[in-house]
Amino acid sequence: MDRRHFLEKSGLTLTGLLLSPWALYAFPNREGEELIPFIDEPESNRGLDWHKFDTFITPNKDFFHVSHYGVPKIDPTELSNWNLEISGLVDNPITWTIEEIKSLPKTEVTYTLECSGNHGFPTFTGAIGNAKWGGTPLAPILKTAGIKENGIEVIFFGYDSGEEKRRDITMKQNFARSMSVEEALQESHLLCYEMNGEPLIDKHGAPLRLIAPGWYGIACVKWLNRIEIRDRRFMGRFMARDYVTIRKETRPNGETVWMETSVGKTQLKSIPAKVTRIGDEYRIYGAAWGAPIKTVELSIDGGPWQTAEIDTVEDAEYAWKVWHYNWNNPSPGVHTIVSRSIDTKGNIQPEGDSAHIADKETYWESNGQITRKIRIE
Ligand SMILES: Nc1nc2c(c(=O)[nH]1)N[C@H]1C(S)=C(S)[C@@H](COP(=O)(O)O)O[C@H]1N2
Ligand SMILES: [Mo]
Repeated sequence: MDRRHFLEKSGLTLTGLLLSPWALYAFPNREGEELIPFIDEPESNRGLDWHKFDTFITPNKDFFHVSHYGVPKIDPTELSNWNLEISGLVDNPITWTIEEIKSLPKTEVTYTLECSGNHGFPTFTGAIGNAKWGGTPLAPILKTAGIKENGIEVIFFGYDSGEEKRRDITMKQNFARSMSVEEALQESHLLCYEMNGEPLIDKHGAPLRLIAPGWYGIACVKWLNRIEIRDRRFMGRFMARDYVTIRKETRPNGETVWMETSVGKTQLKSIPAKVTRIGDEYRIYGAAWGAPIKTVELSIDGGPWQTAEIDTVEDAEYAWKVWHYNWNNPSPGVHTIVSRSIDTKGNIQPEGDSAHIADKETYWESNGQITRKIRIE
């Protein structure tokens, strides 16, 4: 079959191939390779299916979503009259309309958004995706508002709300997360209204959300309609109760203490995503993210660490790296494959059964090494 016939048969036209962003962002798959599924693969209950991992950018239709109070029903008039209020300890409290925000300079950031609960449960494995997020930078907007000297905390509120109980108090609360002023001024933060070149859709926070590159998904407040600057630390549910990691730690003097910390920036992580073969030439594909990645290594059947090849599709600071490793002539039988990423500072992704992971009593920030099992016939 010549190329033109192949394209026609596969339903792709040449222009379609050239223009399709997914084709552009496909990483070096080998033509005609066959997938050999992992035998311990947990059912990914939603979002990314690692066995189908073959593009650097996650198509919008495969992107997971998490909404703690459900996806809010926002009526069309409210949507088209969307406002973002910036208030509290600022010199110029301002309300921006969505049109005004869209008329500001637009930038895009490629950022891998991972829910901090991803891999915290055996079946919760697809809560991650990589997208090009489009919007306007947050920092100039905060600077225009002028944060007063006594302002220390920037709180991002969503439109969605639910009932919360503390002690004997029952109250309605909107979803909210906060950052320090310095953290909120991070230059890559976006007020985002586009995802992979398409308008943001409801479940991902339309019409406006925060995109906080380098942070876990929880920081990316959806249906964003209010930013408030205060002189106290914010202690809402998603800062101080849920999304709090509880871990037993050993101090230098040998004493054991319990530590409670709020989930914030991402942690170094990697995964062997899938194995394919052409004849006896097997290949392991995977991803690494959470910190600037220097190398990815893998160990087969507990053997020495081997260096994987990183396939740079786009050198984006906040995006995952895709990698592969050629595994030639593996012997028949069951094998284990584990990967670990190493960041540019030399930090190594923790072992799955290391104290750092094993002494963590909550499921957030589960960034331990992931072992996969496979049977070679
Ligand atoms: N308003 C609001 N924003 C939210 C949430 C939410 O429940 N409400 N969930 C957060 C969590 S826990 C994650 S992991 C990400 C998921 O983003 P996505 O649904 O677009 O994938 O959104 C975050 N932003
Ligand atoms: Mo999350």
